[in-house]
Amino acid sequence: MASLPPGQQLAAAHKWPLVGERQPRPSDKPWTLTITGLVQTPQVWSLEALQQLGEVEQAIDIHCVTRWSKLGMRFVGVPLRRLLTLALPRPEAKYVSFIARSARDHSTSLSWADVQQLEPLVAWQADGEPLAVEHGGPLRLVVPQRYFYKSVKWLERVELLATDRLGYWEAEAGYHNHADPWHEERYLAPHLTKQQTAQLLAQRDFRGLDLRGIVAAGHDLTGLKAEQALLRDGNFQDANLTQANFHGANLSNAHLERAILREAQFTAADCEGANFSAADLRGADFTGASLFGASFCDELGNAGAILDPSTRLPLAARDQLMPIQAEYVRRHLQ
Ligand SMILES: Nc1nc2c(c(=O)[nH]1)N[C@H]1C(S)=C(S)[C@@H](COP(=O)(O)O)O[C@H]1N2
Ligand SMILES: [Mo]
Repeated sequence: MASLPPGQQLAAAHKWPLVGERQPRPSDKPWTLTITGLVQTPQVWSLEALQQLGEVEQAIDIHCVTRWSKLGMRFVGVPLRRLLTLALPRPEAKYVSFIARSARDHSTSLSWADVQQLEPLVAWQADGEPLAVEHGGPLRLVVPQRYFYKSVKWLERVELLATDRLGYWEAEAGYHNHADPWHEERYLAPHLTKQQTAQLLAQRDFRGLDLRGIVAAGHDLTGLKAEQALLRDGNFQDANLTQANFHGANLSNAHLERAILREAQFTAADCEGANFSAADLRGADFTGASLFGASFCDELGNAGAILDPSTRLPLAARDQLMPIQAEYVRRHLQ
């Protein structure tokens, strides 16, 4: 399937996972979209005015950084470039910042080159329905060919800049600023030195620490304490993690292939995009864990994790799995 970037899996047709903020900042003011910054004629549109600029329908593939994709979603809206043209950008404008009406003024940015090439859409409809509030309604940006964190929900302001202003995920969480799924531009390189890593592995106490991208492959980490640790993109392949406690930890996109995870706790942990292929999960507990995009076997249903009736994978967690994964888990848990 050439249309699926490396490391991505298809979400079930009728499912659209919810990621990030859940709702816009409450406000009595009617929705407007403003274009400001390095433009000759700043613009403010109401939703009605936007809809009268001539709507287009665009089929766009969604690729979330936590490894789920939805291909060919039909979005209706107005091309961003049409709005920018009306605002008359100044030649110094080299970046575009997109700001949400949300509690944290969530934002992201694109380079001018990407804005020109990628045909971003300012959308109000998806697959024939008005955009649901939790998915960014009434108005969101949808950027084709970039991980979905470049597609801001509740878009309120577009600002043209001479120098880049990193967005929320890019600045706060080390997400890659270019975000090209075909090159797996997911996260920036980890920041731990070899000495720091060696010390942490000897102590077996990761509680509450930011250890993004930690390389712990093959280590004996029996009884590891890792409650609330940030272990995103960490490598635990082949490690012995018997009775490890990952309660509330962030293990998104972590590599746990072939790890021994007997009686490990993943309660309330974020395991989105994590790979548990061929891991031993007897007695492991996933109660309250988030498992969107997580893997328990490969794309063909092979190299499966060891699951048995002592593995606690509640229905709510299983329901988030991509179809091949859900099928593998269903077959092996009964
Ligand atoms: N305002 C706002 N927009 C946002 C986010 C967010 O937290 N706040 N998260 C981003 C991320 S990481 C993703 S994957 C998508 C998720 O969109 P969805 O919830 O409609 O699937 O929104 C993006 N846009
Ligand atoms: Mo995301």
